[in-house]
Amino acid sequence: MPEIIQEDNDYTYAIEAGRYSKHLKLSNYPVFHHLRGISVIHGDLNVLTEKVRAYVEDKIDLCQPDTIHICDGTDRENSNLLNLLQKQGTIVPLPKYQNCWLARTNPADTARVESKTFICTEKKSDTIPTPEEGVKGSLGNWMSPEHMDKEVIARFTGCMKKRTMYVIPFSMGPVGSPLSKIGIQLTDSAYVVASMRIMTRIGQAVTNIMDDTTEFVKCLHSVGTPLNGVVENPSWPCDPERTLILHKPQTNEIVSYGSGYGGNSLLGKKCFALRIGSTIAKREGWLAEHMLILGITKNGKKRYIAAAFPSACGKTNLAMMTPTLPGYKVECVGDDIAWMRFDENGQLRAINPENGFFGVAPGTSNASNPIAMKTIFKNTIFTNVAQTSDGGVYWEGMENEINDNVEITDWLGKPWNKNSKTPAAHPNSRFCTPAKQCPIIDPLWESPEGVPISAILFGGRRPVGVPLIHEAKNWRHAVFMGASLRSEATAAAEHKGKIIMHDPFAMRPFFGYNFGHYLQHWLNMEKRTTNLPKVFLVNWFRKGSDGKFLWPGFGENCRVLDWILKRLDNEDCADNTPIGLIPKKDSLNLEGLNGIDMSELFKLDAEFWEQEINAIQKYFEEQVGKDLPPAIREECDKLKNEIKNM
Ligand code: GTP
Ligand code: SPV
Ligand code: MN
Repeated sequence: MPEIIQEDNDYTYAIEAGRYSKHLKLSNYPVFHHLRGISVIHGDLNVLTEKVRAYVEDKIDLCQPDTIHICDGTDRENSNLLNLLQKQGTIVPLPKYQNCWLARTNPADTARVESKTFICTEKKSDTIPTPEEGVKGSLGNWMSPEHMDKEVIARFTGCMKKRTMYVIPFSMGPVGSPLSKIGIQLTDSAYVVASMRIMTRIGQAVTNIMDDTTEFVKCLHSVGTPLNGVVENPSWPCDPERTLILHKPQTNEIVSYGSGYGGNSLLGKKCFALRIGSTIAKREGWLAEHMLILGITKNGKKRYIAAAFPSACGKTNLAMMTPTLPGYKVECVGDDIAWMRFDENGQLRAINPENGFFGVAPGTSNASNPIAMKTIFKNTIFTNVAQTSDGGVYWEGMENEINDNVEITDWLGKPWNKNSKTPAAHPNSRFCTPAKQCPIIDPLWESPEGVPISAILFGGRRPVGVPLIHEAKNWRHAVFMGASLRSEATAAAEHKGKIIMHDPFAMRPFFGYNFGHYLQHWLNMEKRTTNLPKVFLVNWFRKGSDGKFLWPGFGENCRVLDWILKRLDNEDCADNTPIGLIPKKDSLNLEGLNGIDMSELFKLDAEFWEQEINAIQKYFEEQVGKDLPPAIREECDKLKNEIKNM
């Protein structure tokens, strides 16, 4: 028997028959394993269940990768991938911080592409409501399964030649929680693997709990190669012309081609947790929503609140808020997605299916979001932010956070200074950072049964007309409120200009099925419990005639949360108005805050609201038509009448 005298990650060192010997640990190098004749260069094939293996084999035949890498989720794997990405020029280290990296994308690949995102069902009406004749539907895009198959074959055949196919087993939600779901993502992007490792729980922890009966969502992703074969920007391959993001709810399948960015490529996020998630939620009787989850403690009493705001409208900021009022504490459960269901006692419970924050960088500063600033300067991948000559990052909003003498390189790699006409960071530049690093992460953020939700907020960017806060009169009104949500367009998707867009439930880009059916599903929640959460609509973004925000926002938003808590305690602090309940005079705590024009902030203008309700009604009629639940039509008519008497 050899006597082992030492070992490290790669070798064991032994004395055998009086001689020194060194043995490579073969278990670390399973190059002798193959799948469909392709070498597995990392990871253990045997951890894959039969069903997973069959899925991977099928996609190997299609994509024809050179090698297979089965992700184990270890630190060692991660540092190897980061090295590789550095060699490829995809990321550069940020020596000012600990284990932080900057990725610059191809400038043509910087945001989600809604126009190229489709849900594939046999019947079109399962995916989108039938718009009025002559009207273009804007509540999602539909494709038939046959068409989907054709498009997939055209793009994916041989798309991973000369590339590695990474197999990422991942869990949305704490591993093993009854509310969690498992996915398998196949991708040819190491950047995606490194990001998925932050945003979800990946690797062996997940394969360990899988057996042959375990269901999983199938997620296929390739950054693609343009038809002419020319990869313009080898450090960020992509194929913007042919980008396509497809979802097949019937088989729990996602197929994404052509983009390496965010919601297009980190398939656990919008594709799985929202689009496929909402279809599973519909079948199983729960809710998959574009919502942050926060805990707020006042006088020792803690409540949890979920809030749906459209992309780049303040979820991350609210979820990590530092209250300005003394005696309040906010803790963060999640900043983007909530999976919620009523438990056997009729209590709504929520989990954050994610494991990290993929947050908007511009605007994040010690003044606006100090908690995020304490979270993101270790183990973080920044994408499309600007870089400083001392090895740090920079973006709009960080003016007071950098030394005056540093030089700045913009997100495109060009020298930048304060007089430059273009922004230093792309407006949709992001940080991708582990949630557990957040100093105010909630102690229950990984609780398998979820946290109890007492209130739901909707909100958006409304420069005119919409008050700081109003409360829904009842559940039907609440569902109507969510359905009527509108907001100014932002840089998170490819829309141009500052138009006010309808964004029902902040979910318009993320519905996995017909919005009319979604509304009915929400209405049906009334039958599941006698303990419905109270629902509110907030607007931090109303502007005065000088074009400036009327409300300071950020940490001061705790004053609005405070009013919500009073309402949850059934305090008589609300006045009825046609659009809902608003704070009674002096019931919103403004102590220590000067210069707030409360009358402008809460002014209800009859002309504005008449236009608003007309726009909402037109939208429902044109876009949802016969799929609109009668209860919502009635709410709409009721509100219209009340506004007439305003
Ligand atoms: P997604 O990750 O795209 O879903 O966005 P999000 O909803 O998490 O938005 P986020 O919190 O990242 O905020 C986006 C932008 O809105 C940032 O530039 C913030 O500075 C700004 N913002 C957030 N909260 C407030 C607020 O209370 N008032 C004002 N004026 N701006 C805010
Ligand atoms: C959003 O756009 O709502 C995001 C960013 O959270 S992405 O993941 O790209 O969808
Ligand atoms: Mn989002």
